[in-house]
Amino acid sequence: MTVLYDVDEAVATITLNRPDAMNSLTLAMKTDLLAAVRRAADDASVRAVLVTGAGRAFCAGQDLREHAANLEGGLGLAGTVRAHYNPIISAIATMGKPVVAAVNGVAAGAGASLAFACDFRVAADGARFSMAFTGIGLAPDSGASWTLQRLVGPARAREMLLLGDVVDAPRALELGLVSRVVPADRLASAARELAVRLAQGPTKAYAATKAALDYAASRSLAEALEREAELQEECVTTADHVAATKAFLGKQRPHFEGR
Ligand code: T3D
Repeated sequence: MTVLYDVDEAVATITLNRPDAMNSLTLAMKTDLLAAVRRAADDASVRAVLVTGAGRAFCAGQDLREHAANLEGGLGLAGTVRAHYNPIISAIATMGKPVVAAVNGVAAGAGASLAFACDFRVAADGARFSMAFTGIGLAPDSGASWTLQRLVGPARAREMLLLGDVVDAPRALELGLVSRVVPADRLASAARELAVRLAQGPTKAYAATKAALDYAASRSLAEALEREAELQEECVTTADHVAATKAFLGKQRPHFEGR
């Protein structure tokens, strides 16, 4: 299996599983990853998602051996950007539930883009990010031109994408590229702790928050205000909101059921 899928405590864990090839993405793996992401998005019992890599890498991006074979066979990109990368990134970014990347090692090219599309990145202290695209004469894909500048600002994103220099975990933390760096042996538990916390939260309010942020990113204040009003009208009707308001007034901790 090139991608493992497991659900526990309402957290779906998606593990990229080609450790011998640094979890670089073949056609089969991209197909499996897209299926796993869609499965997590569609399963109402899943309330948070964790994405990680098996072995020493998070993901080294496109498998360049397969890519070289495609070039030799005259296939070029073989349609993979539109057929695979774009839907994987869209499914993660628009999923109505939080997605945490546990970046266990190097994340390069589309592998870095994959981490950037998630809502949170928790990194091992040995993790690295490499915008490897220009290093092989390609431009960014898998949303990096959109996500990276929103994470680190346009000047830094430009520098990272044009130069392709490797950014280590401490620098990634300084840049705001990751929210936390932990010792490698603490990564799985730290990322899981965050995912479980999110899985116990107000899922519909999280979905509305993601929708509001995405909408506001490219709209005027007036448009963002109107969209917030619409989303708040949806949130106010949820059972979680009603129960949490009562819990607050009763000086109790809210218990969210995700509805
Ligand atoms: O169809 C399309 O191509 C369009 C889509 C493009 C999206 C993209 O993702 S483009 C970017 C593709 N990725 C890269 O260019 C990254 C290439 N890899 C690296 O720059 C480095 O390997 C890393 C920074 C990821 C890790 O460096 P390091 O020093 O820790 O490891 P290494 O020695 O370079 O690599 C270890 C092995 O993994 C090595 O194999 P070997 O010699 O032990 O048999 C290396 O060839 C292999 N490997 C690493 N990345 C890839 C890979 N094999 C295939 N594809 C890879 N992407």
